Amino acid sequence: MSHILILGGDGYLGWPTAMYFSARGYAVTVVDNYFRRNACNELDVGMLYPLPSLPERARIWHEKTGYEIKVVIGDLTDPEVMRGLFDGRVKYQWAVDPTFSGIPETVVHYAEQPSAPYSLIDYRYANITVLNNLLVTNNLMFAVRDFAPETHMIKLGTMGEYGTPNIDIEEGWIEIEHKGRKGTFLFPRQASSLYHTTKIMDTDLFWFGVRMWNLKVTDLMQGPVYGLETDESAVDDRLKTLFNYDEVFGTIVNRFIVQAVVGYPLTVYGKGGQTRGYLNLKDTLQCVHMSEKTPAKAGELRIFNQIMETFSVNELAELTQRVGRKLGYDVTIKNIENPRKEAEEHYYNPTYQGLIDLGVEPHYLTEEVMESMFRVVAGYKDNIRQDVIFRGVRW
Ligand code: USQ
Repeated sequence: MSHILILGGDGYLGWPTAMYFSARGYAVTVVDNYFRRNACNELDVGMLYPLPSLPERARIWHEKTGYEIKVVIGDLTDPEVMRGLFDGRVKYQWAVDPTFSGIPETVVHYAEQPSAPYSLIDYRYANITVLNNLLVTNNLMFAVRDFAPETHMIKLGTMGEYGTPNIDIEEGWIEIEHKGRKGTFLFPRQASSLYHTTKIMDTDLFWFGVRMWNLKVTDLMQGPVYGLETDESAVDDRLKTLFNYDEVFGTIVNRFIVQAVVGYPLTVYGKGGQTRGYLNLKDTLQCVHMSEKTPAKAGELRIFNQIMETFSVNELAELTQRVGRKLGYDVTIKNIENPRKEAEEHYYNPTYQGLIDLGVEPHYLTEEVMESMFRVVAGYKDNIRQDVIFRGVRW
């Protein structure tokens, strides 16, 4: 049985990924320090519904399916916690069989502070973001180098590393001709938040490790994800992933649906021409699976752009309004002063063919898909707090 280790296994992507691989017969271990839950408590931004603890989620999953997801609660900025996952010193907080699962064939690295606004609340949050993201990545790189050089690392990058350049965005690499000579280099990166900048630094750390020690790395440059259900969460309502709709941790599509359901005008930042590549939560799982099935080679940093379609903020607001009105909601759109420093009208033409070539079958953001999200969100309408929707973290 192939063993997959998921760092950040309690998060929006981590928990659905754990169930997805578990349901397909993999031995799965998840690790998390509850950063997201603690940060939401500290900032007083509630989630749409309460979540069972991570061991409790694993217990429910086991009860319903018979599959085991081993749980470790620990802070991966501590190198000994990270190294214990590879040398057998690990202690499971929950497991059916508490013996060490062995060195994983694959590690999925989601254990990062993922929010641009969080990273720019002030210098303290900036420090938390830099320290967490770079230390976890570095600890992972050295643990793999020292104990598991054959292990394939799948790291979540972000399309935001590229920014919004005035040229077509390639999948990670670009050939440059300069003064008559040619070379292939990482595509130029220019992030528009501190969080996104730490993702660039992560890429550089792994690129160093790949060159020095022949590590195997796949970097998935992902756009904003939407959705709250996967095939596996259908097994029991308590297995749904976490869902944030606040300004700090919520992402735009999820936020707009919540705003529409409670009659809060859709918060279009600035002119609304900001264009990004988006994907359904279900497609994140497929992309990680396809990358796992055909790993990067030793000494390869393989980069895919993990998006399925592009939308501007205005297009997303109009789609949300159309679907909301069809369902009987009074949805209005409001352009508000942009709290972020970003281009509001720009060229955007990314390539995203690599994952499709590996066999990913995209789910697109159709009116039907959005309608089904509206229905789930509406079921939790009473939990929605309007005071967390916009707080104005500026940079
Ligand atoms: N936006 C609005 N109104 C809102 C919220 C967002 O106009 O109420 C705009 C933002 O200004 C931005 C775009 O929508 O131009 C996307 O914002 P977002 O908050 O949905 O996503 P972002 O901050 O870019 O970050 C999210 C995830 C992050 C991931 C990234 C992928 O939080 O972890 O890396 O999406 S990407 O955007 O491609 O870099």
